[in-house]
Amino acid sequence: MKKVLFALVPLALTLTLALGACGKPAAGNGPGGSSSTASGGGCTTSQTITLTVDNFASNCYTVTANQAVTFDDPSSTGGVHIICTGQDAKCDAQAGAPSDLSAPGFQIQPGQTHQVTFATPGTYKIACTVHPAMNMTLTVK
Ligand SMILES: [Cu+2]
Repeated sequence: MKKVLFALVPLALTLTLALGACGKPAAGNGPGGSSSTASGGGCTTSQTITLTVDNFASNCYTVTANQAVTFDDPSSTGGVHIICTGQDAKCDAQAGAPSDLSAPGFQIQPGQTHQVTFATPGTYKIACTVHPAMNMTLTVK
């Protein structure tokens, strides 16, 4: 019995750490987050979408139609991402979305930026096929 417990403890710790790492970025978007957070809904209003090592800096962005939106993957804190419209690491076509965001999406490395322009106002789900927990809602106004 003791042997079984000893075997399970590291597994439980690993799971806790993994879940904690995934949950933190999304949970950290509450009060006191980005200085550019607009009032109402807690969405970040910015034409620049910053990527962290395994997530979006905010899980909700509001951008303006027909203006370039920059996906920024900082060299110091970014990661390798493949961004597309979709959810939970699966690309789904969304009407009105720029073609760059169609499957299989565009790849971005730390230190790179990638610009897309949304011509059609609406709400888009943006995902990363590398990171299943990396989901973001983009509202184009
Ligand atoms: Cu990613």
